[in-house]
Amino acid sequence: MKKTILAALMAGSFIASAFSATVIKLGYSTGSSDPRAVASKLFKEEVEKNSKGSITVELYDSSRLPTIGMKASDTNLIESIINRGPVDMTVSSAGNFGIYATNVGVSALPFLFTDFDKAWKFMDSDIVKGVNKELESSNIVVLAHYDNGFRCVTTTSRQVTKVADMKGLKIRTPANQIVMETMTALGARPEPLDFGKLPAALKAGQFDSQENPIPVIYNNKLYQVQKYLAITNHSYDAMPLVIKKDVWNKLSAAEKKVVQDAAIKAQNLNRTLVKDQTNSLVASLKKEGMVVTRPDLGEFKKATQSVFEIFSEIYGKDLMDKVIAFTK
Ligand code: EAX
Repeated sequence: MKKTILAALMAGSFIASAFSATVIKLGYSTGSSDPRAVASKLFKEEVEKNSKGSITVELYDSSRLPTIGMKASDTNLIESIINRGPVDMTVSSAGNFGIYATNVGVSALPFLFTDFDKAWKFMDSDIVKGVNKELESSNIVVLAHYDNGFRCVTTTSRQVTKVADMKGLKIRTPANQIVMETMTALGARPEPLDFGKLPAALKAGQFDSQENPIPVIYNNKLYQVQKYLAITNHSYDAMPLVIKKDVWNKLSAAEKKVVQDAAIKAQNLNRTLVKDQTNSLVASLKKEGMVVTRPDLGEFKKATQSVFEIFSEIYGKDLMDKVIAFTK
């Protein structure tokens, strides 16, 4: 009899713990084939396997976000973390966090980085760890840094081969101050719009242009609404993978280790995918009908030097000296 009661109690506690499992909702503004979505699937698998079911991760790409009252908007996603909204984790461009903690946008300075390996070394450095601490007052804990790639310009009907071709271009950007200032310095007219609304806006002619890394252009089928691609690489687009601080603090030490290890594993997969796709997908975009140009980046860098200088003033000499050391 005693054994039966004990077995029932054990079973009960297991069922109770299973029902009291922590559910973490991870949302992002792109479709399910984007490298951030593929990496987040690995994150989910790793967390659920290694937490032995005490944590469940639910993934919300652009098509699923509306089911929890969210838009495919990086601003909306980041605000959900800050204001304890429906998603508990998100991944978004570092520059999008700049309005909550100024220095977090430093990696997005125009033409700061020219290759992935130096950029990753910087993003994994104690300097970035220190800068990211500034986000904690906004309920944001950074677990890792996915990669979006190097941002390039696409247009509907104008070939961009030199800075003069950017003049007057009505270009959609994320709500990212550095990217917007960079486009203005190049002579374009930037306007922010949620990423989820971008394809329809381009199709309707609301914009002449947009700018995003090559993997985003391909995986979200922007080649269907953009004819020209100019490989400007004007901004390196690191993407902090973040979690609500109050959710993070509720995890046990063992759960924190599982989540942190899974975040790094997912980050490394994401980086490999983005680096490989940046090299391989130009040919695929040409196959889809895009006309690709490679402008003289020296001219573009010179035209955006003022942006680099204005933000360097804001970040301060100490931080900028440390950052520049990573670009050598
Ligand atoms: O990658 O809104 C944007 O352009 C961002 O790059 C978005 O996360 C898609």
